[in-house]
Amino acid sequence: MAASDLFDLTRDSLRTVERRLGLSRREYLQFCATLAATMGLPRGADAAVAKAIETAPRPSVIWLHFQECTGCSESLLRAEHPTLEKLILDVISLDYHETLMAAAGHQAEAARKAAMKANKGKYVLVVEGAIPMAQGGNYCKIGGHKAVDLLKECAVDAAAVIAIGSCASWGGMPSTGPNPSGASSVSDVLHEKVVTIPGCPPNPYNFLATVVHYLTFGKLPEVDDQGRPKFAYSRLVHENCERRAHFDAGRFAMQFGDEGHRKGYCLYKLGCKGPETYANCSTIGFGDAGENNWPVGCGHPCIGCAEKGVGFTKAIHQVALMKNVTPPLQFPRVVEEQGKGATLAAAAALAALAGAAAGAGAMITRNLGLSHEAAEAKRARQAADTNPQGGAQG
Ligand code: FSX
Ligand code: SF4
Ligand code: F3S
Repeated sequence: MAASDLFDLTRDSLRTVERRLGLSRREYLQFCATLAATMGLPRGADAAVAKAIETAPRPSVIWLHFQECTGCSESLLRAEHPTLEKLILDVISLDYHETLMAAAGHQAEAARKAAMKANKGKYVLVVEGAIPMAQGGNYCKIGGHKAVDLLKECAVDAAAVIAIGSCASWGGMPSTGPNPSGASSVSDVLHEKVVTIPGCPPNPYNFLATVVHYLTFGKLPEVDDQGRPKFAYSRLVHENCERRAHFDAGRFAMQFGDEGHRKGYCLYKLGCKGPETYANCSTIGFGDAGENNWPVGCGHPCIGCAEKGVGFTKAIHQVALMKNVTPPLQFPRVVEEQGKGATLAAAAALAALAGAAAGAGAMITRNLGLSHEAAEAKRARQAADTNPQGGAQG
């Protein structure tokens, strides 16, 4: 869409937006531009986004709550941006949401059924929370219906199903071992792939961008094998972290409150899971509260809340597995215990074990952080050569 189309569109519609939302045109266009940027759309796409929001019928949304803390809804509605709440409710028609709707009891049930009937095959089903499957699904009931039954009933006639938050996406916190309630994800219950927006809570812009993509292009965004929109979850937190230069330079906080922590050094040794967590937190931050508005920015290691098998699974202090960014050998040590050098034998043994398990090389530097000293690097390469499965990288 050319910029001139936007101005044709906006002359009237922006006035409408101003009246309806009490928003300035600048704020509204900024919002559209932010969403377009979140989706990784090219320059000028904000015009298409603005047009879609203005002209496409608001999709009916049925929002179910199961095992969760309502943080997903909170993150959407309590965001710092003063207008986000209004915009959400303007972009979608939220026809059923237990926390937000005025109706209660039988009225609420009737509202859900009426919205499903009126928008059969067209509504978007958003699910927040995991679904308990143990003990016949009796751990969570709403209006007398088991969560599992409610989900299946609502999913049948939905145009799209979006699992918001880690709980709905992969089980999240309720599924933490030993998982007595059998907390399960939406896709496990429906036996189909659904769009997932993991995070505990997820970034509101990722949800909004997904819905607006649906409005703008008439389809949901491209997703990865876990149903995560690629625009938001194709990069590791670590790849774009503001502390990354410290990681690369070997400058780490060793304790909360120590000098390194106060100076903003890398939090890897405090257990930061950014190197094994796919999410755009380090890129877009949360809310509009200014700088440092994400966990690592505030001085806390990423706990991998968005990543299955990491968040609520790995110990918070446990160092992360380096997924695909391995520091070059010439960089300083990253994981070595303080005061102790990694012995060559230990390095070689771990390299062999890890290499066998992961089928990948480069494990020596990932897990033991060999010295940048040339002599040690050379010895490590020699050790790897004798253990081909656990070869060191150069
Ligand atoms: Fe809470 Fe949502 Fe975490 Fe779960 O977010 S913020 S426990 S992902 O389902 O309410
Ligand atoms: Fe940032 Fe954590 Fe990576 Fe350090 S380990 S650069 S704090 S994401
Ligand atoms: Fe969660 Fe880590 Fe982002 S803790 S919010 S995935 S920085």
